[in-house]
Amino acid sequence: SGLNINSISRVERVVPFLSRPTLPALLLPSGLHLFSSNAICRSVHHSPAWSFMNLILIHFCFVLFVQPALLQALHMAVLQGKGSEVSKVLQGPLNYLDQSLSKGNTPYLTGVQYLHLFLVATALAFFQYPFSCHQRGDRSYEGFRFEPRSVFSSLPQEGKRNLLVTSALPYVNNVPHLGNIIGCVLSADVFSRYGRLRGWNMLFVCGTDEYGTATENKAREEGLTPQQICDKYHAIHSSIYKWFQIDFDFFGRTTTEKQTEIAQNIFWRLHKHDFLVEDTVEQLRCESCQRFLADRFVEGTCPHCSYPEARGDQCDKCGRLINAVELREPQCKVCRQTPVIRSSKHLFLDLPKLEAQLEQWLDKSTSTGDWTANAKQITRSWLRDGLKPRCITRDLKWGTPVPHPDFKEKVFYVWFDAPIGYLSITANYTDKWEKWWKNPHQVELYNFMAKDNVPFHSVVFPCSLLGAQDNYTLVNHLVATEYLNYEDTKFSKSRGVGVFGDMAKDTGIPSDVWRFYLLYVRPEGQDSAFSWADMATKNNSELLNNLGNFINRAGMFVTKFFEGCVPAIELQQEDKKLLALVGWELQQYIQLMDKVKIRDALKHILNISRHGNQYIQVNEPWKKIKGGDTERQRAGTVTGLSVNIACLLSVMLFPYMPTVSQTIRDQLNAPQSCINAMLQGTGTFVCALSAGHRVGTVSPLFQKLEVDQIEALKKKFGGQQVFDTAASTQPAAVPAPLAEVAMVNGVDPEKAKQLTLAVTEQGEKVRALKAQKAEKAVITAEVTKLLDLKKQLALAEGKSPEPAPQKGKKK
Ligand code: B3M
Ligand code: ZN
Repeated sequence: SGLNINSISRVERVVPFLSRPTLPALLLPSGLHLFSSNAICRSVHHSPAWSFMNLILIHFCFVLFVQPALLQALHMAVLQGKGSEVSKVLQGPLNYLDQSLSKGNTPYLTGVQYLHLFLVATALAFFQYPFSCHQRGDRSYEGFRFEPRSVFSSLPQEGKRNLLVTSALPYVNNVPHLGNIIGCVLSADVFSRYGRLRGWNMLFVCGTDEYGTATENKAREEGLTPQQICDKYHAIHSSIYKWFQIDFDFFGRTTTEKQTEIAQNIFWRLHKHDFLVEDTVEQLRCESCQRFLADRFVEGTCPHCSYPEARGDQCDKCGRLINAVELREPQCKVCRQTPVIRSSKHLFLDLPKLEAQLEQWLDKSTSTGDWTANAKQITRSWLRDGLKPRCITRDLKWGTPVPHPDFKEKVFYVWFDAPIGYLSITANYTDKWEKWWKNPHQVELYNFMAKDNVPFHSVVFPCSLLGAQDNYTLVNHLVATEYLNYEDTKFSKSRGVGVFGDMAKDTGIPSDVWRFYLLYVRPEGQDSAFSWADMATKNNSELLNNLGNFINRAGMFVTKFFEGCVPAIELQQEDKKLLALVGWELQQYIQLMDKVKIRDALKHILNISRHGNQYIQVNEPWKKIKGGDTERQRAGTVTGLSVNIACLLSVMLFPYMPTVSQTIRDQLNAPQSCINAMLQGTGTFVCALSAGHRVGTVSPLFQKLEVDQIEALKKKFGGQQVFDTAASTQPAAVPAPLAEVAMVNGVDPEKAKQLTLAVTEQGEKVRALKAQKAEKAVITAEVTKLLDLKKQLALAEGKSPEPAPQKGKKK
């Protein structure tokens, strides 16, 4: 009667390569496994046995899974009559539950998660709380899925590759745009999905970066408290990443107790080992606003060119850098009063003292790890001129408090604090967080970010950790993207130009297609641009006509010509040739992915379907099926091979387009063995669908993007919409391009923009030629053109076109 706890055989329902433990799932009296959160909600609401199950569950849960928080909540509600405080106590488990339920693409819950759900649902029903279930769209999940997760937190394992993957923590004070998304969370997601395919033990963490002036200002702007701003935008970020199917193990935030605890611990250790120095700093303070003014919040007359609207850090007219206290007639940008100069004592991280140690570590990390070229170069240029002490304290309220009694009123500078967020977020995920973060011998750390974040991850933060002398895990692979432009301009949070994360879903274009296009133009090695027209072209040519067409044809042949059963394969020379091509592309894919060349690897997936289409076109199985025995057998081999390649493609696609990937396997009714090619990493393609295998229902995977649809979208997002934030924080008189690019001798931002595009295109052309193994002379001519364009671009950007001479330092 009632309820059974049933162990699901891992082989049946759980991908065998995932060795994380899974626990029993709930089996309803009807014999039905509860597999989707929606199903659970339905059953919670509609089951006539609900009240009975209620009792059993409460009993069961308390006997077997004593949950301290719930016990406490029960105690408060029932015994102490503090009903209103129950929600606080339940917040932890609820957050946890929400993360479990809302995992980007975790399609079903493991047993313990069901139990938790029932536990909390029961408790909520018990306390008569409004029950809200996490909505996961209308996809319903039945059967096994590709990437189940255990509720047990993942820890490094002996004898495995243990990869800790972080994505830069997005600032909480804004909605991320496509450039932000491809730069960190999406790239990191693709790599961690790939790692899971490879059977590596992965932990992927991220979260919102919540402290600092930017948050305080946003709060003032929106008339909310900083905490309310953080809560609001944390939720916005979460839902955007959920929509993009970013499959974090944990998406946390920096405003937590763990953050305070760990940041202060690192601070005290730096203090103890004498890596902090004190200095006095002159700052502008607005007495009427009662706060010190961050550079961006002061305006005045430029001391160099007398431009009246110079900012506290830079003059938009002459482009020179300014020290805020040098501004003539300074004004507080909030209240327009004249600020006063105040001196204030601050603490500095003694980078010069740590420099030798840093360089020694950098030499090793950059030579053994996969650092992108820009990351190495930016780091080198920081070190070239020698390091200076960096101020780690600020006169603000919204930050992690500095625990030192002499600096009681101060908080940590957000860039000292933020990277510690990686540790504290992990600590909020698992108490054993040190197994990841103080374990450099067992763990490899991958940091994903856009290039402007590089120095903080390669120099400043490593110095904090080295100075703390606590055996911290330091970055092994620093993966930095260049910038993604929007059409022919820049994304701009402040000017509201471009597509922002929350708008992508309103375009009607599926999340997988967005992912595909962003990854296709990932600014890997050079800047690139998002373009609506190009997105439509890539969707229609690559997804629809190439990839989708091949997979669909392969499946349809099985359905139409072979009654849904995969025909037997008898390889002939031509088939072997195809297999060799596919094998080579697969090897390239694996080699590139292992090196985090995400954009390049994607091209090899598309090459495989191109080969496949050609193969089908040449062999014409639709004609041969009507012929004699030999001909029919040829049709069988071509179909059998094609459908197996389609199956391989579904696996290779998994990191990029998780939903499409799963849909293909559903349509083909594919067994788990199809992932073996990836697992072994040898690039040997093994057919996973053997003769006689029955496929499911095959249907088209992609839709055409029509010209008028794209035109309408382009109009809608063409940089017209201006956020209210832009209006209040941008100096109105400064034309937009000037605000972004400094105008100094010979610099021409307009021209630079055009040249950037020309360089991108030319680069693409050269790469294509090389890939086609074109004639050497042809390639050389195009490379010369490319170099020339680059030179012109450097001039337009005001840089020296020759690589800067390297003073003294090695490498
Ligand atoms: N929040 C900057 C950014 O979003 C910063 C990254 C912190 S990573 C520790 O670009
Ligand atoms: Zn003021």
